[in-house]
Amino acid sequence: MSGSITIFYGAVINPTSLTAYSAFPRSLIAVGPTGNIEWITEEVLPHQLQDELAQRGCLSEDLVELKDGEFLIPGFVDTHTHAPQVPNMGVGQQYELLDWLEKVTFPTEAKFSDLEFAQRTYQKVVRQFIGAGTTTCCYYGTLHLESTKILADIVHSYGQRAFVGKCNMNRESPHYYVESSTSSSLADTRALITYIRSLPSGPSPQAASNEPLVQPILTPRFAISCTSDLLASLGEIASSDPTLRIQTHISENPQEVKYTKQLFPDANSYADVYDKHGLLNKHTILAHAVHLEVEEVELIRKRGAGISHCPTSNFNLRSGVAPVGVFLDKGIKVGLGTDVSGGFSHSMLTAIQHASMASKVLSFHPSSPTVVSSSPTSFANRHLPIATLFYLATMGGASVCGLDAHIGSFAPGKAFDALLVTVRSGTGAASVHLDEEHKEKKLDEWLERFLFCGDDRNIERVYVQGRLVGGR
Ligand code: XAN
Repeated sequence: MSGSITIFYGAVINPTSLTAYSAFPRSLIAVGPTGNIEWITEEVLPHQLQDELAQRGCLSEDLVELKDGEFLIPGFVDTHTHAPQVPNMGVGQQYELLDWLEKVTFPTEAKFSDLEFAQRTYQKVVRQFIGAGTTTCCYYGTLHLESTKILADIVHSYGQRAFVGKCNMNRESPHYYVESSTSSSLADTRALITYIRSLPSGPSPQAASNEPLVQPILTPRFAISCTSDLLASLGEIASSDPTLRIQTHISENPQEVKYTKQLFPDANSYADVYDKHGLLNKHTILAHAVHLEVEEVELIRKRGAGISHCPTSNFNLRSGVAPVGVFLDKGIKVGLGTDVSGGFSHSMLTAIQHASMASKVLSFHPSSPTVVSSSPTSFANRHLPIATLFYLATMGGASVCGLDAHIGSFAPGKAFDALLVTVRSGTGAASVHLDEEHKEKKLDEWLERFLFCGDDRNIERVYVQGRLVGGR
């Protein structure tokens, strides 16, 4: 390879809208030295290939040819997960949210005061997420500054695109796992922002976005765990720093909603708590949104905040089913989140599968109070088609993160954040039988089988900003 450009030739599946994707069996995608896509030719027959390369001034050594049964898709964007909860993934499904936090989650997170433990654990965690095809990840750390710096260092060293935040929690938390004051919570938050922004830009200059791969994110854990003065100060940081993203939880569980209203009696709703404290804007990522009131949905829409739909966790902790179709009908940005370890899998494939099941549950028993449009294009209370699920896991997540101009789909000028997927034989339940009958490539079937039966074995290579960061 000349080192200046890499050209992928083969099947490419690309989300184009909430209801459609393109699928071309013989595309060319050229990735330049900065890791951005320089050009795409959607369909080039084998006998046209050499001429096409010559016209573009490219060498055949620059070519990476995909095999039959392999295809490229944009990498997954996980809009909500907790890195320090990976050690208790799969444990505690008997609890609902508040008990689960107390009995399972806070004790695990507290262990991250031990920096050696953090180093060891986060190495594995980040490798796991990358191996599952997550090219962009919104990570919650713990409340600890130093171990969250370690998380950011590891993400940075692996070359994943990510937002990394330390939890703010200065009340309503166990004595062994709580910040000692508002001022220390804020000082640590500022220190983490400064630290992450000082990480070197690394081997891939970020030409696609002028945004570094690893970015800090404000992380008030949820309204319950933050005093009003802490939330207000975080709101001030947000308003003075217009690119800084914010992540938090909202309306996940009925007891949590009730308790939030008790703690903030002046707010009109859960969403209004964040709004009143300057934390609800186009950079806010709200996880769960299962039990929102009609007015809150409207407020979230008006502020341009995004929602991270976490169906695995919502089922697992018996939180409920988020009315994602309603959000989509209203034009609210929606992405998917694994929400480890409320969710018991770090794989976005599981989130996709459960988002499908959640939408099917709603289609059996329409339950949303904000429903129902009779329009045939409405998503509310209908099962989400493959194109929509694929979009949510890629472009939808990119929009929620404010990165949709740079990642989430393949287009000239965007970063090459991509997965080389295989459904060739020997790659687990998603593998297809490739024979004469399959000569006419059945890309729709390959995609669907991968999304519904796939796992890490199907993810051959993971690219972020054009750089190979993981794979089988
Ligand atoms: N609310 C939460 N919900 C969740 O699913 N996981 C958490 O860690 C958490 N903290 C507050």
